[in-house]
Amino acid sequence: MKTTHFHTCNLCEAMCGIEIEHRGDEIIAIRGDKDDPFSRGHICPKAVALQDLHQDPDRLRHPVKRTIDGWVPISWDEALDETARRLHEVQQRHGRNSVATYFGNPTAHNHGALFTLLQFQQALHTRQRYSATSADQLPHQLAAWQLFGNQLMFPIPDIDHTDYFLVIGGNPLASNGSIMTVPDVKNRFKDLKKRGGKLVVIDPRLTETAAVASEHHFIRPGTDVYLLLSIIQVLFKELLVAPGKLDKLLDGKSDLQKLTENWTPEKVTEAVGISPEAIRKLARDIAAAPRAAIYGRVGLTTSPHSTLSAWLVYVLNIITGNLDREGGVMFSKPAFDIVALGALGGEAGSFDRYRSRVHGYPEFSGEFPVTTLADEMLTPGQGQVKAFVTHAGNPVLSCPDGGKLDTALEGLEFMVSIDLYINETSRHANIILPPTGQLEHGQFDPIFQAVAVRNVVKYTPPAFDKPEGALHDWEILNGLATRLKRLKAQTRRERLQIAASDRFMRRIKDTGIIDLGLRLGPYGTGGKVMAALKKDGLHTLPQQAWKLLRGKQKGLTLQTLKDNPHGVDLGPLQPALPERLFTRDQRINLVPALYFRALQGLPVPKTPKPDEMLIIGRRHIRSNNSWMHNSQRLVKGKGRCNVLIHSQDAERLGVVEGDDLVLSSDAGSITLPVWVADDIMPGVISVPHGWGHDRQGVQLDVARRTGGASINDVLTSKRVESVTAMAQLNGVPVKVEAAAKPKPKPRSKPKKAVADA
Ligand SMILES: Nc1nc2c(c(=O)[nH]1)N[C@H]1C(S)=C(S)[C@@H](COP(=O)(O)OP(=O)(O)OC[C@H]3O[C@@H](n4cnc5c(=O)[nH]c(N)nc54)[C@H](O)[C@@H]3O)O[C@H]1N2
Ligand SMILES: Nc1nc2c(c(=O)[nH]1)N[C@H]1C(S)=C(S)[C@@H](COP(=O)(O)OP(=O)(O)OC[C@H]3O[C@@H](n4cnc5c(=O)[nH]c(N)nc54)[C@H](O)[C@@H]3O)O[C@H]1N2
Ligand code: SF4
Ligand SMILES: [Mo]
Repeated sequence: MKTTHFHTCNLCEAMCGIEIEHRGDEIIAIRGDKDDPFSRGHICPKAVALQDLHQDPDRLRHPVKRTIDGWVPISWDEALDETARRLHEVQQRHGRNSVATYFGNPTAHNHGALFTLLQFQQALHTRQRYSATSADQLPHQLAAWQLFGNQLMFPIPDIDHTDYFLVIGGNPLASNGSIMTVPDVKNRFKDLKKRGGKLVVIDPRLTETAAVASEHHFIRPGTDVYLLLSIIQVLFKELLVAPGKLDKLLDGKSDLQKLTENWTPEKVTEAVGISPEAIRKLARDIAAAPRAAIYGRVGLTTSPHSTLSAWLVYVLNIITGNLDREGGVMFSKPAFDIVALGALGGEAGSFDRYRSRVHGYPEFSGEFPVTTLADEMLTPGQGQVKAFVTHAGNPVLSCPDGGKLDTALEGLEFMVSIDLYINETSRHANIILPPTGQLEHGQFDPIFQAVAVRNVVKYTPPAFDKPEGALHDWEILNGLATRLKRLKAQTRRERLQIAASDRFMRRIKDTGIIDLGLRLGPYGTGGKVMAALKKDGLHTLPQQAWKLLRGKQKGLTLQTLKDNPHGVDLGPLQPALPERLFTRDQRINLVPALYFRALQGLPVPKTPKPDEMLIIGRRHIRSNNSWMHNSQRLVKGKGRCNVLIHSQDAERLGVVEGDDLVLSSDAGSITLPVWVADDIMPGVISVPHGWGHDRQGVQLDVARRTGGASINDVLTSKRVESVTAMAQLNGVPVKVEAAAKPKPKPRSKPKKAVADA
């Protein structure tokens, strides 16, 4: 019998509602769910590929252990016991910080993992914690914490009501938005223009988003900080600073004015590549727009000076009165309030409480930057990392100097990967623990609901029953945490507590935590119970909440969501200040000390060297970081891992379409075919990340045959952002040369980048 199941796609941040038509375990079709009030039927090609993921013969279905005879299946008990025992042994031998952990991007898309990872970290108790954050959004989190008192308090563009949307270093038409959950973004942009609004894009490439924009400015990679400073300089100079109702909450306005007064458009123009007139016009247009939203994303947060740039984006919104107003950038009111819960659990944010062993890099929110991960493994001495845990990540392909990490993993005493595949990273593991696939677990998005452009909430139960003997991510993490704690427990009392907490988690399950979170949230029983919760840390919150909430059944609960399988719309974003501020004095200091110092140390912009080539990344709608490349329907056609280069540079280097280029740096070198098109700035090349699957031992049959190479084999981990030691993945100089040519080919005409979309 054919049945229809409603679900949420969890591959990117857009949370598109999908409709899965199936007969038993066989998927007949995956379509957009027209009744999802948020995504309105929109999907991208990746949603359909969920079927390939579900059926992929390469996807692991049971734990495996590496032996001299290859990978052998083992039972869950054996796998969890051995993993916990070996991690514990390494810690006993070499100290607690000898085990490192890395949580990758899909962790954020998996509520079960989010609910149990802190408990796992608490059990492991290591300072060697890493995640994709330091190759991604760390500067946004730092700025949100410094300005608004909470690292998760992200200002979200109110795209549906704005009159002027400035996108700096983001390409939502390919990525479907990030720290801005915005399904159906193309139509939302159309609506913006229909209302008479403007979409303006600042990007070194004429991207898919730039192609539909009202205005696009090429910018030299890594110079956003200078552009932003000069825009702010102009605003002060021309008396256009107008924070409006926010004014009474602000401190540091005159500091900001002083710090920016010398950054005139004339001073930055050469480095930035945008004329002084255009910079002044940008400033005036932002100021003149009735409602403007300024948004910076990955191109801005993973390039030089990202700490300052991310902060300045928020500052620019504030001083033009666009923070916390309709059509500007606003704070969400999430039903499952991770922002408030995080603060209650002591996770509002932290920076530089301690430093990493090898390079002395600062901790951020309990993590070190990925730029030091390999060195912590390779550098001998007290505290050297000897064991490694990865969860939903592929750092060999996603972190700079991936090749070095690849080597470092070979020298470990023990490694475990909680992952669906034997990929470039997990192939080094001793044990792989595969969780249920995307359609075999329920879907709830506490993070992305909190960064959505409307207040929305949705839960979908699993589309397919959990296969016999399979475990969800939360069961794996809970299982490991419980075992580790048991191994470390000293007293009978501790052991009883551990057993009780394990029983509690297994009884209430991931869905019980969703229910508790909703009932604690602003649409549930809310404030009173929240206020009564003790600050014992996030891992004990569920037990406390359970006791306090027992018997109370008011407002939004999990049942509400079960009754509304297409999701619940809670309305547009609403002004929330000052109440929502988490700063101690409920004020906003525009120039926290950290930024003051960083700005004083900011070097004058360099004049670009004539032959220097800067590398940037590139996302594509049919790819998803380093994975989903095992889906034939997504990777088919012309290979997408190539070097996009301007015809002027191609000519200088003597290459034509289809030739190979060699990119090299201290970190290593890669060879890729060229794609000549004038949709990129001269002096800049663009290469997507997450490719290069043809490595020994990788068990991704389709992906292995896609060709390409990893850009992170040529990006060095030595080049780090000066404040946070964040990865630099964009705007990095690399050496570019033509590969030795077999025979000359006729010159082909440059093609438009957008035509490939
Ligand atoms: N040069 C360059 N490098 C980059 C970037 C760039 O733009 N340029 N982008 C950076 C960014 S923004 C990010 S977020 C990172 C991403 O990098 P990572 O987070 O390190 O890796 P992913 O490619 O997302 O790999 C995800 C892995 O998780 C597994 N997986 C998928 N779903 C689940 C699940 O539900 N549970 C478990 N346990 N496993 C699952 C997949 O099989 C896959 O192996 O890359 C960063 N690296
Ligand atoms: N299809 C697809 N969707 C995805 C992903 C994916 O891999 N594929 N990954 C997901 C993840 S993990 C994330 S974090 C988001 C990221 O979402 P976005 O931030 O929208 O990601 P990108 O498409 O990489 O856009 C970054 C843009 O910055 C530009 N850029 C590079 N350097 C600079 C610079 O120095 N200054 C400026 N102004 N621009 C610069 C690039 O040309 C590029 O157009 O996408 C998510 N969605
Ligand atoms: S945009 Fe595509 S990948 Fe992202 S949630 Fe929607 S369907 Fe899934
Ligand atoms: Mo990301």
